[in-house]
Amino acid sequence: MAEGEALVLYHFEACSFCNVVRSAAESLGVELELRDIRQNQDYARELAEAMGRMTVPVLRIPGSEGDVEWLPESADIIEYLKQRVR
Ligand SMILES: N[C@@H](CCC(=O)N[C@@H](CS)C(=O)NCC(=O)O)C(=O)O
Repeated sequence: MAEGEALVLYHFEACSFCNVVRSAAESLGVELELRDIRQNQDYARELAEAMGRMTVPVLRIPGSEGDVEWLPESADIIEYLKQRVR
């Protein structure tokens, strides 16, 4: 991951799948920058541009070469977070 760049979770508060991911990250001690797409139109636009749809949660993962991966699906995000702390 590029230095200084955070893992970013696109989410919204009332989304149950997002809540599961937020809880898992907290349990694992992984810090996420939270971007609520219902509170901030810029975040909604970023997600739409990256994914072509508005389904959340989506994890934005910055790579070491300035590349970025966008990971949807709560189960896949949690699996990724578990791998990171292993
Ligand atoms: N299979 C997905 C389901 C995600 C999902 O259904 N998210 C809902 C909110 S809880 C959503 O974003 N719905 C709006 C949409 O798909 O445009 C997951 O596990 O992450």
